Amino acid sequence: MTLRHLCVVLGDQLNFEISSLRNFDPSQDRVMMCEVRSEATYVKHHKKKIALIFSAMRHFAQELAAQNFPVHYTFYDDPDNAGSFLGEIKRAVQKYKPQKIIVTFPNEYRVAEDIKSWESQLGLPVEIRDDDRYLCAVSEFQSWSEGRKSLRMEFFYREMRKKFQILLDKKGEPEGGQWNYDSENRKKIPKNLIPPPPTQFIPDDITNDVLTLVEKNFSDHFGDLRPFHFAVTRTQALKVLDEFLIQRLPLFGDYQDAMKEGEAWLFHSHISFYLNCGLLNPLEVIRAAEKFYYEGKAPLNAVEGFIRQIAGWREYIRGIYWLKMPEYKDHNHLNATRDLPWFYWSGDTKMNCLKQCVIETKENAYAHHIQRLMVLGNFALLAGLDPAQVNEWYLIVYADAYEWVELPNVSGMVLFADGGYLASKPYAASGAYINKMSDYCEKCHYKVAEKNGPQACPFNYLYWDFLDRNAEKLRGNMRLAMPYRTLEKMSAQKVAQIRQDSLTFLCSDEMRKDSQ
Ligand code: FAD
Ligand code: DLZ
Ligand code: SF4
Repeated sequence: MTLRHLCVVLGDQLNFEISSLRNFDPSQDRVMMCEVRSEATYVKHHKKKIALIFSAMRHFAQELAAQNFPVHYTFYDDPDNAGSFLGEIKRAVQKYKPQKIIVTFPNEYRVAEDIKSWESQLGLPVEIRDDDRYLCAVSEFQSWSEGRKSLRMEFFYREMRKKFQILLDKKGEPEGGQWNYDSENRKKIPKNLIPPPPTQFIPDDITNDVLTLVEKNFSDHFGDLRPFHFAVTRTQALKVLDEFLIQRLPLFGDYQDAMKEGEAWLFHSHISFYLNCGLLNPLEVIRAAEKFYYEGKAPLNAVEGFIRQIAGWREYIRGIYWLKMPEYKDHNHLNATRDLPWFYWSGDTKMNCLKQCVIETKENAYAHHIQRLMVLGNFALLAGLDPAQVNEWYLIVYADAYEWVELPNVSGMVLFADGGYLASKPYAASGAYINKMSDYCEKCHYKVAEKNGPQACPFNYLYWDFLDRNAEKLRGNMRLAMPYRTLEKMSAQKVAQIRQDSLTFLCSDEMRKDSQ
């Protein structure tokens, strides 16, 4: 059997509009998809993430076949499964003898390097097409960044707004006169406000088969597999988006930074899983939210805040990843070397904020942005945890985690490991911030109002210890001038107490590296 093109579709390219499927001719071409061990185990992904990807892949393959796209699909437990992309393509090449392989540029450096070797390994032409699902091409971001010493998301975001005419008035000015309404988006959740439940789906036969497979093959991976309620098709993902727009978008802005015990989903959209694996396209999401503003169904602070996350942060993060890889992975500007404590896996800590965020992460393979940044990330920054271990943790635990989006968020935004290329200052904060934005402190063993001593909130002394420890590298940062002035005014005795409390805590049982 001889084919014209073998069109490879990866597990995060699940969309009919993906470039590898353009000009597809069912009479001469074939789609190829494979569930492979190398992708499922390059880190020990959360069980829910593997289930999501495999089930979404199987559903997409079924939809392709129904639309007259013949598909060669390898199931994980196929006895002949070679276990890697290249191994599976070799098998397919032997079977179909295609004239050419076509693939869309992958989202991870690791896979891009692999794909670049296919041509020589297979002895066949391999056409790597651009991934044009994004608002900003990799080359366009590179041109934008040229000549700039440090990059700032806000300026990039304005470029994207102008390029796609997003939330602009007839004169090309930002709606409402401002580009950014972040200052209005910092409210705590009132006690009597109950967030709507997340959109959930009952697993069908395909998903149930995948759940059984994940249970059997990945029982030693982190996280709870069941209950499993993610969307696994584009139709379902569109339903998640629709319900977000109606039920949560109007309050998204107000409570974007808020956290509440027992409420994992709040007013966020929960679409990162689907954007990242291809079931949703960023521009369609942006246009849908924009329409809600123009129809008077959601206020500007909410719609602008939401759109900024996608047209701004998401694209900016991707641009930095491709601009700075592979060196970006090795950055450790603050020379942080402490091991990741065991409680990041178990939730076994007396710090209630961390406990709640880890437990929700384990249950849902999800935590919202402020939990990732200002609780889990803030602690990693203050305690000086090793960037390689922290990055691996974030890549494992979230169902939306892919290196292109995880790494710059962790090394750049959270750990300041890139020395300030992505963010202008470290997002370091004491317990007061967590107390302001959540109700976690109410049930905590530690006292957020106490600054030192065994009952004091560890974030309080660790915050000053972090600034003290890293003074040589951070003292000159204009945005940290105020806290450094405060630190310098502290008495020698107070500083000694901060150092001692930090040392005691960092050497305590809470910080142990393993489960014993
Ligand atoms: P919403 O709050 O509803 O936001 C809407 C969308 O905006 C998200 O779906 C996402 O696509 C995008 N977005 C928002 N913030 C960011 C951001 N900082 N970077 C990129 N996109 C953003 N997001 C991932 O998709 N994968 C990751 O692996 C990931 N790791 C993160 C690690 C850390 C330490 C931090 C601080 C953030 C990380 N984020 C990651 C960004 C963000 O936390 C998630 O995108 C968001 O929580 C997903 O939930 P949501 O869909 O409900 O988002
Ligand atoms: C995340 C993931 C997993 C768990 N498994 C597969 C798989 O078996 N087959 C596949 O094609 N893709 C998988 N993926 C997504 C890939 O890791 C992703 O496509 C690459 O990292 C490129 O971004
Ligand atoms: Fe977290 Fe400190 Fe509040 Fe406890 S007191 S929940 S450790 S911020």
